[in-house]
Amino acid sequence: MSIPIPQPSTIPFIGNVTSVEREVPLRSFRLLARTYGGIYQLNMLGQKLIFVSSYDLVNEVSDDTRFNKRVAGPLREVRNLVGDALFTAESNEPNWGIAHRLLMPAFGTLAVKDMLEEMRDISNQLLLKWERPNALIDPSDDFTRVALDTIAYCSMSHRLNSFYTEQQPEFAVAMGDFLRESGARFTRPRVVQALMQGATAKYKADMKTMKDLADQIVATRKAHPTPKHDLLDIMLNSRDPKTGQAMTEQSIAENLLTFLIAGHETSSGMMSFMVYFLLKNPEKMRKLRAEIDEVLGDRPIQYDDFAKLPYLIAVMRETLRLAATAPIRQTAALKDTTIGGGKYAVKKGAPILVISWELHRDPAVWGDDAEEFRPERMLDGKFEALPPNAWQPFGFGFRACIGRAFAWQEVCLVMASVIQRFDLSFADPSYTLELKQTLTIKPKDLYIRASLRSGAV
Ligand code: MNH
Repeated sequence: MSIPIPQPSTIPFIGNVTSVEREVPLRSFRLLARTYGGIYQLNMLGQKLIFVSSYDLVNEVSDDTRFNKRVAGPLREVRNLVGDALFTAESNEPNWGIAHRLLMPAFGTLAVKDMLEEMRDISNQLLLKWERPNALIDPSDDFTRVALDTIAYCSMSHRLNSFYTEQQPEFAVAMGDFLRESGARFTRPRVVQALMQGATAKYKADMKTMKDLADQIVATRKAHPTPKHDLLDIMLNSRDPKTGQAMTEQSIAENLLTFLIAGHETSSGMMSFMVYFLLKNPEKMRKLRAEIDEVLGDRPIQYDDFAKLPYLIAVMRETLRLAATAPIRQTAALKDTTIGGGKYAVKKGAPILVISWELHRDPAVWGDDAEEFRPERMLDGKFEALPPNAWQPFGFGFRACIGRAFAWQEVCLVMASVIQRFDLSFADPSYTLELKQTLTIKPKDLYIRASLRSGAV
């Protein structure tokens, strides 16, 4: 016999809406997990949402044979722009399969290795900017420029040149506004949304700005093929090994936009949190700096160096444990079932939200010091020895992140170069972490200063 899933008391018509704050919903979801346990449910405007966050339950729903990604909430809205491209497709949509099979090898470690010099081109622009003496730096803003320019340059050989303007370029602003609005739209009741014609007009204009650029890049490349073997070239000229089909031009444009959307805030948020954790834990920063100095001295980092920087890798893993920048994923059962050893009934298709910020702090896996930033727990085979699905900042299964190797190499390159070259400090030494939530999570109002180390490259 199953028992009811714990739920805070509800208010007629609106259910549990008042249990969730608007500014940083993740904070409420975490607080509720601490109050109600590893599973609870909320009734949000008539829809029942199940939240799971303990290791045991997350591990159980991380099973492709029983549960599958659910495209809902903000992701549903992002579909307005990118349709059935990789990130926003249902798993059974044919275009997902075609793009997945075509692009998996193109995003593999070997393929990404060839992108190193293009990544360095962009990363150097950040280093030059930070050399300006004693400038007040907004790391989230500058890392966003790096991440966005890097994907645009590596995937379609297009330069967004975000570092050449004081404000972000038009395309980047349109994308930021579009994502913010996509996040807001799904929380609005339909009648309210219908009344917001100004917001809708702006939303459509932003979509047009982005679509036009993507369409234009695809059309130009088709008219003028280049010998360059970038992701755009692969999408235009390869065939799906299973069906022999080519991707349509529309699907190519939508996937290009998807790389930009899925790959910029996540990576930039990760680098911002990494700076935050290292500044908060100076002895870890010293340890990382010592490793980088020993391996690199004052020469630029090369591909072979990544394997010689285990502490850097551990810092990156630990950063994504404590601050998974894509903090929630949705899944749903393929048929009516129970979880928790028969305890809780779960209906087919019912929304299940996996809260990785809690999963990544479950003392059953991480121990009593789970709240501490301690990269050592990811070193010397300990990461490889973790129980399955205990660390999942890149999602799960066949719908997991396709850009993982890309992001990993980019963050290694940028962060090793930054720490090799600069002494960093909080602009406000008393800074305490607050979160900013859009589709992803970032540190709020974090400002730093960077000074060039003497004798640096
Ligand atoms: Mn990425 C899916 C996290 C970088 C492109 N990504 C996901 C998912 C998570 C995720 C979590 C699963 C979402 C879900 O279940 O609904 N991604 C990250 C993080 C980083 C990241 C934490 C950086 C750090 N992602 C990138 C980069 C790119 C990218 C860089 C592209 C260049 N991600 C994707 C795509 C998907 C995805 C595309 C969807 C894959 C699919 O469903 O087939």
